[in-house]
Amino acid sequence: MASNTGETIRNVALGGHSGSGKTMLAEAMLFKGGELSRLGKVSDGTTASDFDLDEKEGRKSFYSALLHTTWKSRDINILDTPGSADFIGQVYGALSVVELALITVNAAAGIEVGTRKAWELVKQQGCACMFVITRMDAENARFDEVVSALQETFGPACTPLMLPVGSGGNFRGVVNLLHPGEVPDTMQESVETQRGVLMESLISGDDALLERYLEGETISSAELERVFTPVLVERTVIPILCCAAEQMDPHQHTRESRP
Ligand SMILES: Nc1nc2c(ncn2[C@@H]2O[C@H](COP(=O)(O)OP(=O)(O)OP(=O)(O)O)[C@@H](O)[C@H]2O)c(=O)[nH]1
Ligand SMILES: [Mg+2]
Repeated sequence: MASNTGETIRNVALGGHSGSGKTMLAEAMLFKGGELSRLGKVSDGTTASDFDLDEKEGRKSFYSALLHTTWKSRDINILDTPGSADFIGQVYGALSVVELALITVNAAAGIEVGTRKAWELVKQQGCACMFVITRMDAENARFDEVVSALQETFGPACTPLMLPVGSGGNFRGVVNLLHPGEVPDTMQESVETQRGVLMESLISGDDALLERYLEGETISSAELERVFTPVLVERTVIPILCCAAEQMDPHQHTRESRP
């Protein structure tokens, strides 16, 4: 662990419908953080989170698992909760001790009963929230439709923070709208539009920044990051992320390469 002072600790719970990819996402986070040298799979019973024999055999989580990784000098505690309604008590427990909930939504199935339940509990417990659209590599993944459904169901505060590059068998990764980096030619326009939407949502509560933005001034990524945490805590912006945790690049882990 990099440090044990409270300031560096971030507590995150994964919630959402059973089978929406929480455990696999947790596995990818541990792998990316350098805690694991190899990416396990739920279907093989080899993930760090589903360590109980019943979970390995059942190919699903029965208990909340507490996991840990480090990222950019932060100690990240991850609580991977079970999605089955039978174990809902464990989700209550997890959400009552974290600052942030990541609600996973299957890119092919969209919003399910467990998605709504997780959202209700997030509101009850008052923690910050992000949606993660998972399984973007599945043939019938439909990012845009799921984003629209999230906005219709949970409100316009739901805003993409990432856009997928490709989908299904052509999924190649994501563009982070806060730090777009290299953008494929075919996505220049959509990235620009969605970055504008995200910026307006982020700065709408900061009059000075909003005024500068509307006057055409460039708002730096550092300034956007400064307003990111407060809007997240107030849930005036609910960022939408996406991933294909099973398709993690095996060369992307290692502690040495971590910032
Ligand atoms: N194609 C694909 N399949 C995935 C991905 N992530 C998870 N899956 C599959 O989806 C199934 C469910 O994944 P889990 O991570 O166990 O889902 P969960 O949300 O933890 O499910 P519960 O523990 O029952 O709540 C498994 O068979 C995974 O292999 C992904 O990125 N791509
Ligand atoms: Mg699980």
